[in-house]
Amino acid sequence: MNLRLWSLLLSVLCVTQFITRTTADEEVLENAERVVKSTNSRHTNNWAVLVSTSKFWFNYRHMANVLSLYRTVKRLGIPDSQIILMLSDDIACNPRNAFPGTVFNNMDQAIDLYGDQIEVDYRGYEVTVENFIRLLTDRWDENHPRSKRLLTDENSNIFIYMTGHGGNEFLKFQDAEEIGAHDLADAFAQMHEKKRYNEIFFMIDTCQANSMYQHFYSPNIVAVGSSEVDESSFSHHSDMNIGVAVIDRFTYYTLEYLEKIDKNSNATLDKLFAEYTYENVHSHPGIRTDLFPRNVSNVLLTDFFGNVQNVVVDQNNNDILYAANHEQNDIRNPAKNISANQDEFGRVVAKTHVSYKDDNVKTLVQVPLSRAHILTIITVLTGCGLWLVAK
Ligand SMILES: *[C@@H]1O[C@H](CO)[C@@H](O)[C@H](O)[C@H]1NC(C)=O
Ligand SMILES: *[C@@H]1O[C@H](CO)[C@@H](O)[C@H](O)[C@H]1NC(C)=O
Ligand SMILES: CC(=O)N[C@H]1CO[C@H](CO)[C@@H](O)[C@@H]1O
Repeated sequence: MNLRLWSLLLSVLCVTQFITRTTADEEVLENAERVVKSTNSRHTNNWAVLVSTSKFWFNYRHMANVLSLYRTVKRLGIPDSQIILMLSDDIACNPRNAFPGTVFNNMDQAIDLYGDQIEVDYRGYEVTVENFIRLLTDRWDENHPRSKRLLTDENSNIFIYMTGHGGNEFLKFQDAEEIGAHDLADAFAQMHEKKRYNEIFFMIDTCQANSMYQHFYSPNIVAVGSSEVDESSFSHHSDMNIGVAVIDRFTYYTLEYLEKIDKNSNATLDKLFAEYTYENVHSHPGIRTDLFPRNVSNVLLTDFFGNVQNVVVDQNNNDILYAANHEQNDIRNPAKNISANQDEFGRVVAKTHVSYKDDNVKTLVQVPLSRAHILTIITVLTGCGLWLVAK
């Protein structure tokens, strides 16, 4: 009888302890989430969609624009598996190319942008409005290869870059068709509905580029364009040997700035935007931030151009708890220190809450929880055993 009472007591005690523990863990996480939300991006992965839409040799610079950005996002850490590259023409193999198999963006021809290390996902006639919209909204039939899909989720930050020939509220694809500003806005709305992104950084270099983002209505999008309505976008310089313009001004100054940063940079979006002066670009670049809740002065460029590294939580527990307990960190002074902690933290929190499918990553809550589960089961079994023995 006595033994029976003891076993019952033991089980109750254990279950209570399990419940308290879970609540405590949740409290820490909630706290953490608040910190992260108020300052840093919650994203856990980065993607880039880079699109050149024009054809023909004299549009060499559009290909060079997009290949330059391809090189940059790779350098800053986005893997090829998370870059969708759409190249509307193959200028590297154009018979008029005096340097077959190469693409340069600079007249000193220092860097061959084409090289061996390039993975084109859509080329030539595959670069269509339909494919681009399908890519964004992920509407494919089941046979479509995974490598050609934008496999993003609600924790993805996406950098989308487009270049080609455009006009007021349209961008031409292949000289054959065009995508309208409303089509693009609706595609982003579908993406938001389907939880396909956390934040989008949209950049477009074309004539009258700013008209392309003016109809966006979905949240968490920051957009920049190279020129206003009724304004052309200008090329930067030509290469006498190649015989055509090799890069556009807007993209040139974007790259010039991005070349200065590395994976650990603390540079923010507003610093890049400061390069977009009339003196540099010779047109009026536009910046749209009203859909974007974070202040661009606090948004790291690496939130879009870098890549979140996988986090092994066990080693970072101290930092994580530090961030959770110091909510009023000064966000205007995002010394690597604090912002790094919170960044790390954001990933952990997001992973804990969302990406249970990612089994390789230990999460803050999984470890203690599973331990608690095992403990509970063992104790209950012991209790039952004792009960039976007592009987
Ligand atoms: C964004 O942050 C900067 C620097 O902290 C500040 O000067 C600016 O007023 C802020 N802008 C808005 C809209 O809050
Ligand atoms: C890191 O943050 C702590 C707490 O705010 C501060 O005392 C320390 O000086 C910081 N270290 C650096 C290198 O900024
Ligand atoms: C605010 C801040 O920490 N700024 C630093 C960003 O990085 C540069 C160079 O890496 C430093 O010089 C700044 O002090």
